[in-house]
Amino acid sequence: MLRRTLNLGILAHVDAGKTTLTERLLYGAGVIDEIGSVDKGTTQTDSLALERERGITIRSAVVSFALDDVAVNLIDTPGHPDFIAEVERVLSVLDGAVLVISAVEGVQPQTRILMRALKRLQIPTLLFLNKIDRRGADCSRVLAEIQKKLTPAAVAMTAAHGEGDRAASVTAHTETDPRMAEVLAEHDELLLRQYVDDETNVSPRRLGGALVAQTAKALVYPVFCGSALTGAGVEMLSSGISELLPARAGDPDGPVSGLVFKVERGPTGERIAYARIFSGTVHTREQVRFSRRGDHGKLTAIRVFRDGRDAPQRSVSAGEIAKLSGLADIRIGDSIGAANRSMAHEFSPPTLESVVVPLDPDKREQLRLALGQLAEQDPLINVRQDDERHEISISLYGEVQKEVIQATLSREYSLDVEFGETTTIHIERPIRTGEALEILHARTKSNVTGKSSPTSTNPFLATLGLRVEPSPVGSGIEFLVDVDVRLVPVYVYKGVDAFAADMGRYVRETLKEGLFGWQVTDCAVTLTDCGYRAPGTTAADLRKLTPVVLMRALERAGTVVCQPTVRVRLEIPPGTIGSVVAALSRLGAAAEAPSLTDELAVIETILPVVRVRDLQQQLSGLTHGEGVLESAFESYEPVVGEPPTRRRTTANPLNLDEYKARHSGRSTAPRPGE
Ligand SMILES: Nc1nc2c(ncn2[C@@H]2O[C@H](COP(=O)(O)OP(=O)(O)OP(=O)(O)O)[C@@H](O)[C@H]2O)c(=O)[nH]1
Ligand SMILES: [Mg+2]
Repeated sequence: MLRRTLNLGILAHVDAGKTTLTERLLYGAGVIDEIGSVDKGTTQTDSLALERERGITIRSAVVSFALDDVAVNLIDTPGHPDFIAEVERVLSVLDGAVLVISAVEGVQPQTRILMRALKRLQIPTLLFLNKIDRRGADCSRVLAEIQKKLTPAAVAMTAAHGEGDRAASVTAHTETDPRMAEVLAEHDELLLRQYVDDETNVSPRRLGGALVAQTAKALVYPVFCGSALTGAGVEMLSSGISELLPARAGDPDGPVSGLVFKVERGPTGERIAYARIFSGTVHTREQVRFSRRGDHGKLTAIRVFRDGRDAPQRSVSAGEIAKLSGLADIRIGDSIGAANRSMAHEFSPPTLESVVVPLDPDKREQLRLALGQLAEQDPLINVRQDDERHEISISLYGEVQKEVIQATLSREYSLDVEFGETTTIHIERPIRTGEALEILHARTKSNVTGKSSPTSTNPFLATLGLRVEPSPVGSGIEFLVDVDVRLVPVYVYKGVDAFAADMGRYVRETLKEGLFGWQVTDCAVTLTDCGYRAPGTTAADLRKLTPVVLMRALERAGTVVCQPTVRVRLEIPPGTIGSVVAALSRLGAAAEAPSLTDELAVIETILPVVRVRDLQQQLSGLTHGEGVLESAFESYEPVVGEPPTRRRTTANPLNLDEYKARHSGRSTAPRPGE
């Protein structure tokens, strides 16, 4: 009898062995009779043709199996930094995670980023040191590195023997590790007192209890080791998963609340949403509410994951993950039910952008539709259309993602495309607080001359005041309403909440192109004034006036253009340290002190994204082809000197004539929520 469901993510730097470990776990649970291989393209979770050909994971995939009395929904995620958005989307639905770290390579750039997110979200996590069968594996070294770079609260659960050989084996720590008691005592005062009184008097059971409790709170990180390839240590990891990771079951009779983390299209083109249900139960043929927009739809089918495949089921309850059909317009990040659950935003959005051109110029519209469909699965590609130049561009994390999109367009849509030059996406942050106000002029004619007031700058039938102010780095955009309810045209919107939601959308839409044409972020926008005249004022007046007022406020605030930087990790032969450090300093980067392992030096530094390609090109010559460069997003930093600009794709609201010309005619008023 399965007692509970555990939604478990497998996360790691690229190639650490997530998919291979997933196969091992499925095999151990008796779901598959034969272990598939990433290199032969025969695994369960790398099921896309492109994944099998390339031997890397591109999309997250769910498989399930039973461990003792726990039903595990395992989500195998991609490790390549170009697909980090896939990882981000699953973070919000996990009960626990296994972070895989190669016992040879140790902590890699993506490992740090993932661990940072797991810690911030307090997701209970086990660490698995993989590949102990490979030459150069050294679990003690890697554990020390983890304690230094990731968390001091990492405690070894198992020990490896005969590392570096296929026969490498794993045993449980027989004696109680003194570090274990020390780490656990930090968050357990009673334990600390017992330990200080008499170290030998703390029973293994007492420690075991504290370990379970603290793993659940993400205060301690149990570390296992083994080999996904040979299977060594995997059984102990499995026990750790079922015994140490808690499931957040939720109340099946409570109000319905869920979150969509993946969308795909079924055989007839219908959208299928993967959702985690946190509370309540939904049934087929039931009307369910989804999204912030308040959309409703009838569930036509529910499929849940069982023993390696998905199977139809009449209902799905709190704690489970299911595939939902019938909700036509459902999107990634939508909540199911009344509660507005939202997705964690832990990683940086794409830093590159490229124009996509169909080889056949007549297929531009087809390309736009195809990219629109790809954006359903991956909203961050953020399709931008420049109508004036007839160009379509998309945001990208890197070259591998670009190749994957190109291949997908060719195979699934018979569209052959080329990419233009890849450019770096910058952002803008407000410098200080700025405010602007536009008063409804009511088209009054002057009593004296009988002519319309020439000083009127407000062509729309509404009053709006907005304030924009800087907020902490990484906080995104916040929208607040600070006006009396009576000033809100509630007759246009169905209530104040709907008004605030729509205004928030207009604001976010406007901030996509700031003073220099880049996305504006890390700011709070407050609605300070509002006015209307019933029944003339429509939603269109507010929608069109928002950019005018907001951009003026932004102009007063001023913005600083920031460029993305990455943390670069270089593995080089020790003899080349001098020349590599010199090259780094020519690129304006200060290298941290190199760390030396056996035949290898590791240097880390932080570099603007635009400099990475230069470094990559020089590295080969400097290290006789032996240097390896890895990078991961670090932060956005102000550009020194002339800030780069990006061409706007929409009319500039600061140029009122141009803006009015584009938005002339108030008759095409859209309905609220548009
Ligand atoms: N020697 C050895 N090789 C392993 C082990 N685990 C995985 N590999 C190999 O490492 C490579 C990458 O393995 P994957 O399982 O695809 O790694 P991944 O983490 O899923 O990779 P991405 O999903 O692309 O990030 C493959 O060639 C595997 O055969 C292991 O325990 N020992
Ligand atoms: Mg994989």
